[in-house]
Amino acid sequence: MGKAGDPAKVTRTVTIDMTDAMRFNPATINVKAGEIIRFLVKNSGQLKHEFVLGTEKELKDHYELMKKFPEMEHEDPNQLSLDPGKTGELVWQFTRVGTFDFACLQPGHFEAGMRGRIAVK
Ligand SMILES: [Cu+2]
Repeated sequence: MGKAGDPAKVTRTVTIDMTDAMRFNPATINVKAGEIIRFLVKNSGQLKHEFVLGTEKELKDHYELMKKFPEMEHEDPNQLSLDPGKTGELVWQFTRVGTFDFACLQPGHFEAGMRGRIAVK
């Protein structure tokens, strides 16, 4: 679905808000293939939330793992884990046309609908 982007070559910033209503705002993002996006992600809730990019299958597999190991911490370039009130940045280059997902993989959040979609055209 792409690769970590060079922060010096960002073409656009997309601001995303994460809430305790288990929603991302916005939940649908349109991107052009080749774009390097800076995701500026804010956790405006009282709970820990995550922003994880991946295909639907990758996210589901990862979520099952998180349920077994809730204390799992990870530092991969396709994800951000944010404590309440915190803001973080993730830079990603979308190299392929297609539909990708993002989700919060904290136990219960994914099932509650905390997910979104990125359409790369
Ligand atoms: Cu969450």
